[in-house]
Amino acid sequence: MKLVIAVVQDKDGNKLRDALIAQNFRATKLASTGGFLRSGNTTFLIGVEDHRLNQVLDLIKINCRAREQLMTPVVPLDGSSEPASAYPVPVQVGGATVFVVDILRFEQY
Ligand code: 2BA
Repeated sequence: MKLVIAVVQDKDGNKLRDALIAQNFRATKLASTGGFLRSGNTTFLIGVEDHRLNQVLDLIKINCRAREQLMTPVVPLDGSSEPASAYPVPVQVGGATVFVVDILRFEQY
């Protein structure tokens, strides 16, 4: 059994949740915050049997897409120390950041 930890954009969260439920996967959806952009994103915990792992990864790929987000750097990226020269820069986010972890033991009480 594997644990899939998938960080996705909030905009894709409900679509992915619905797709997982429709294919009878069990998942927990957590509200999370990206360390870099410091804005909200969504983290899924999905426990899955090994033989269904690729199916979950396909659902994540299909339902989560990359987007550009603007961020204003705290420190200007051009190396100057002038705060006035800090301007918004586009950052590509997603589709999804996915970790697949072996589960040593799974219990439900
Ligand atoms: P954030 O940390 O808010 O990062 C948002 C996007 O900013 C990233 O998109 C990436 O394009 C850019 N970025 C992040 N750190 C950067 C840096 N040091 N320099 C330049 N650009 C940087 P994604 O890579 O698609 O990541 C989306 C979200 O997935 C991240 O939000 C974070 O919440 C999570 N994530 C990504 N990699 C992770 C990792 N290795 N461990 C844990 N969470 C991760």
